[in-house]
Amino acid sequence: MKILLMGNPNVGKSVIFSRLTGAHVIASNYPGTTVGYTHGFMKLAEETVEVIDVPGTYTLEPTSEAEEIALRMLGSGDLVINVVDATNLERNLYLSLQLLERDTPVIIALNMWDDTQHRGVHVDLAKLRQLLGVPVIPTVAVTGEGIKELVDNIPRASSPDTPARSHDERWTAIGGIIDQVQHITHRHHTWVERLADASVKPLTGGVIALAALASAFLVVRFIGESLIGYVLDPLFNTLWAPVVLKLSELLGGSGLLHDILIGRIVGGEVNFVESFGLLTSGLYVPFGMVLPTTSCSAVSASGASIPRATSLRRKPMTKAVTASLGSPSSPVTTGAAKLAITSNTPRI
Ligand SMILES: Nc1nc2c(ncn2[C@@H]2O[C@H](COP(=O)(O)OP(=O)(O)O)[C@@H](O)[C@H]2O)c(=O)[nH]1
Ligand SMILES: [Mg+2]
Repeated sequence: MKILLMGNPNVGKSVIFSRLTGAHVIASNYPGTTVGYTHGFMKLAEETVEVIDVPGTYTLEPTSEAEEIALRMLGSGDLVINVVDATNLERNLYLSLQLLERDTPVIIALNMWDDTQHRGVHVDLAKLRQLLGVPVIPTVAVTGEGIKELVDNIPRASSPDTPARSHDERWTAIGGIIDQVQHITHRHHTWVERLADASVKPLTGGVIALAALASAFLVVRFIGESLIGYVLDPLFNTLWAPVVLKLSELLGGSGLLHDILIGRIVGGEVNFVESFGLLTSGLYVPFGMVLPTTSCSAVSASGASIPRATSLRRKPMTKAVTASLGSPSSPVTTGAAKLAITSNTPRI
């Protein structure tokens, strides 16, 4: 079985492709052309099926070599996952209607679903499903949301009886669909959304990552130093030091055992850093100096920083895929793109 990922350029096909196929993908040129494409495999029920990341296309009436190849690939596919940019429904539906006019079963991944919320675009999913006659699954390729539902619904892909239309008829039909399913409210991004968006862009994301690291460092230092200054040092100096001095006295102030347990006592005072005895420096350095700072950093690392760092790592990778695979006019797959794809494990 051959599944084709088809849609306009820059709608998230390659990111969905990486999520479906994971590590083992092959980048090649379409025979006899310079048009590159990527294909890989995924498990569907017990079957291993081939998935093809078809070059982006706006129409099945080809206007470029890449679109020509996309059309040819469509002829050899068993099922189409039509990736649609939910924030640009009107433009994207042209290809969807053309795909529905053909015989190959279609399922729609309504991608960029996160952006519709940011932009105040409301899509009536039930109505859209009813009007198109195929499953429509909202997805956010970059986070993996909806990908499992998409895979679960692949067997429900269908090829409804859609009449062949002319160019104008298609646009009229799209106008009718948009009127019924899409509702736009003017809405500004909240600052949390702006921050979230900025944190996954390579440039601003890097700055935010540095700021997060710097503040984590300062917080760790502040908590660690306060713990040492206000809790541990007083504890050692007022409670433990007299015990050590008493013990030193009992051991006669010198000798091998004294050196091992207490170390050096200079001027009748315990110097927890420099005494070098098991009960002085041996306790103070690990518990009074190292433990407070390492436990603070461990707590801060296991907290907020890790999930965000993961998404920071994800973005440049998908960018690399886009850079070399995204445009139908320059689809030569570079090593970077292969690396980017192969480094991505499927998260369904
Ligand atoms: N916000 C958001 N961005 C996405 C989503 N899916 C893909 N992108 C971004 O959209 C751009 C194009 O994705 P890509 O997979 O290369 O598109 P393709 O040309 O259709 O293969 C990349 O920068 C992706 O990170 C999504 O669901 N939400
Ligand atoms: Mg692509």
